[in-house]
Amino acid sequence: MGTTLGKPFVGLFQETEPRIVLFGLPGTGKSSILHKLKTGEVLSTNMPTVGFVYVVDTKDRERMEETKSFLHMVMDEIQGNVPDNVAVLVYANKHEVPGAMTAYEISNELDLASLRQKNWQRNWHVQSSCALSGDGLHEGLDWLLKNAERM
Ligand SMILES: Nc1nc2c(ncn2[C@@H]2O[C@H](COP(=O)(O)OP(=O)(O)O)[C@@H](O)[C@H]2O)c(=O)[nH]1
Ligand SMILES: [Mg+2]
Repeated sequence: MGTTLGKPFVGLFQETEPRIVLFGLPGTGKSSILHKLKTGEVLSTNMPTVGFVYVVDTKDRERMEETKSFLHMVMDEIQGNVPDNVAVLVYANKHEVPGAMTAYEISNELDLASLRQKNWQRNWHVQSSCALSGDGLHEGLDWLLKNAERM
């Protein structure tokens, strides 16, 4: 993982095709989410906008600090390069695992409050999800797309 993510991330926003950027630490469930959503019509919409989807493993308490740092680093890199009204959805994934952290705990652990303070115009939402059953995946994307409609 490099220290400068600006270029690749900024490049994503110079594309004319709309897209949603899914990111997160290894093993958080990104591939599983994409696999589960593969037939989803939401991903093929031609809505002319983008959103971010950050995937967090809610059972992995040991990597909470790392996942927070990674998120804040990416958000710092995109600030000023990505329109402020492009929203960020956080999937609090693996929520069905006993002892997993709640969406509320995840927003505290990620320190979303300070991200909101730094960029009060950017919308945030934490959605509990299970990529295996698909629980919460569409609710999360619905929120992201509703936000996009208002842009
Ligand atoms: N219990 C549980 N396991 C999951 C969930 N999502 C992904 N996994 C598992 O977590 C591991 C990593 O998932 P993967 O999609 O490969 O993560 P990626 O590295 O972010 O793409 C795999 O063993 C998945 O089966 C979930 O919601 N609940
Ligand atoms: Mg993967």
